[in-house]
Amino acid sequence: MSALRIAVISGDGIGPEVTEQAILAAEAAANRDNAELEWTHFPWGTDFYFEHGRMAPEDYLDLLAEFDAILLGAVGHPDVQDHVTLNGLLLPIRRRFDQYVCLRPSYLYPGVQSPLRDKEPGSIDILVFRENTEGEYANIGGRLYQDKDDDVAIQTSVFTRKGCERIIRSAFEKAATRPAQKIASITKSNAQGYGMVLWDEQFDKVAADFPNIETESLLIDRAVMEFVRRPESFDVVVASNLFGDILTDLGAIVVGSMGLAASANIDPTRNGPSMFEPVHGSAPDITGMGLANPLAAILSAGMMLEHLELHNAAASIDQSVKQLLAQDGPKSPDLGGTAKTTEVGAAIVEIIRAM
Ligand code: GGG
Repeated sequence: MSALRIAVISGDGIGPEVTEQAILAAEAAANRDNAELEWTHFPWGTDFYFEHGRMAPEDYLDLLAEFDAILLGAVGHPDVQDHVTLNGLLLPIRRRFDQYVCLRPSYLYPGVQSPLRDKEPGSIDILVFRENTEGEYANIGGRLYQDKDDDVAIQTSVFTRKGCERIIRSAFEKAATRPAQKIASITKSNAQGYGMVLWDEQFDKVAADFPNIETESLLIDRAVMEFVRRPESFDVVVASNLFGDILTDLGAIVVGSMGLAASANIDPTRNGPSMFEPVHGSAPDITGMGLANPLAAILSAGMMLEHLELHNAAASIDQSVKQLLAQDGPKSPDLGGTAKTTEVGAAIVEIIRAM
């Protein structure tokens, strides 16, 4: 088998620290499928921005097109507005490669304490399908009379029939493979009478093709309450770009830490590379201190291996994280431990090698 080519954008802040551990874990895991991974590092992010006035070179999307997958760390810097870092690097990748499915699991691992009372390990197992190429992230709008008293900003959401239908259908297809056979749609069609009504219509239309799947539709304001009140009752959840982003931060905290929240930006057609990244950002407050939890990045690398059809490798990452957390292995401070980023990463590699 020829080497699988991975583009690495470790990015800003804690991005390089956690990505380094994710690569070590993925290397150890790939041995289980006798696969070779070839890593190409791109120094893009805010350092590049300070030097060149942009987050990445003009042809960066063309450069990425050649790869089998993209592994991303984090983007963001306190001295650069966040819309510059996101729109200058991350969001164009999702759109150019039509990574319209953003998969974000929230699972309560054995050995991890939920901030919610009396939650059993495994009792919370939510898989959010976040629409990833349009919606509230479409970045269409403009400013008029900027910095004057009459300053006006217009920001438009884009909901297309095709965009809603395909993310909702992907979520239903996944729900049909899971034991719970349940799906929840997140909406706000009471206040947003165009885009979100189209979303609801597509949800009902796709639901008719899956008569055995139990459905519910919740307004986002109700969904945030229910994620806290009854997180166990959710299985697959499908949401728009913004609602999916917000809800998965809540999901991450409900299952113990942002440091465990992995994600995959997937083009199911496989026409271009998909991208894998921890949900967390660059965390400038702890950058360089060795305090970052690398498990979200490691689990994201596991999702990448699964997408690359290295099933044994992916399973070994998943299993190693479960084992480390359950057996009181080294834990980073966000999980109540004192272990450094590198110690957690090394423990994962050791578990994988011992399998
Ligand atoms: N781990 C990638 C990262 O830095 N994400 C920061 C972020 O704010 N992402 C927004 C989004 O995923 O919509």
